[in-house]
Amino acid sequence: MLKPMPKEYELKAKAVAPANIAFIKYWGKVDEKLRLPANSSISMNLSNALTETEVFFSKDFTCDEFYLNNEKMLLEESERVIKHIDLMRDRTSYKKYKVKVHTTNNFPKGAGIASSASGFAALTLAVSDALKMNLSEKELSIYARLGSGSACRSVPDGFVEWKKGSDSNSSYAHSLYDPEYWNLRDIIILAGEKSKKVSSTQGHAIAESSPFYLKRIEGMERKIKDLKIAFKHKDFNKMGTIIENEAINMHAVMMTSNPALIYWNQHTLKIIDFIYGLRQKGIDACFTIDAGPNIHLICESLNQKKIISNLKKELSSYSYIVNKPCRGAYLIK
Ligand code: 2P0
Repeated sequence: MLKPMPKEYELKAKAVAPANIAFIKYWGKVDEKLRLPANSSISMNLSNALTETEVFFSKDFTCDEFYLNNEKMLLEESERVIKHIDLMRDRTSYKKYKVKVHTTNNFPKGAGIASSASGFAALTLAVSDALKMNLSEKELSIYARLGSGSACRSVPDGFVEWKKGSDSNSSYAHSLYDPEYWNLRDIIILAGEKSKKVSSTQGHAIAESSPFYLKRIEGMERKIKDLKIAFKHKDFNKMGTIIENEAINMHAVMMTSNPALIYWNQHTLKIIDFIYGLRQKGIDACFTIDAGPNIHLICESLNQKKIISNLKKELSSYSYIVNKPCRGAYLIK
């Protein structure tokens, strides 16, 4: 006869979610607590930047515990994760159940890939499934947003739009296109990031202090419309012009905030120069930049080989990670 399952494993679930790279960025909030963004944003899920999270709930556990890459996190390091679980757990009949969370990232810490998007998307899905919350994709995206804004874009598949909305219930992400729609690649060229000195959450909070912030927000709807047209026609050069301009625009706001937030380092411009060089050789490539110094080189799959061969010749000391568009958060049964 089969043994009954140990009590502590009665409520468990495992989920995977990708990080995402924003083509139109989220920088600045209208509501810090609810993480309501000042503008809508558009992103692509990254196939090679994944977080896997398993949660176990039990009445018999005496405290909540969070393990990251098999290492037990201290109370203060777990706070944001546990707070997020509380938000969900409090809305179920399992309020008294404590949790053990095990999270692993398939990308190294310090690779400059933000883990909060993939992390909070995977956590939200795992918790909702373990606690039998039966949430729709929209509700999952809203909960993920409350954990970390960009995480709401890691819930739907492929190419994703986060509509800023006007309140918590209307601010969530949806899929614009499946991952197969456009064979784009994001080659992340690592500019040697260590841990970030200023977190994105702190950065958002000072965005408004830049004299260019309002001007940036004013132009957003137009930029989003234009990017959607470029996507509709798979017009790579138009897309590239828009997303490069957008990344530089966001970093201009960061650099002119008070205090100034300079995420670039001496490698960032060198890698941009490499991409300009590719274009001079007739190879289509463009870039975007996250809240860090790394360059995300965007190209179509047909140019990937040529670009990597140039990269190995001209920037041989830099590591890189190749990503395809991929599905959003999913459960592993
Ligand atoms: C983005 N970033 O759209 C932009 C571009 C970084 C630069 O969203 O405070 O970690 O957790 O809501 O989501 C990073 O900000 O900030 C981010 P919180 P989050 O991807």
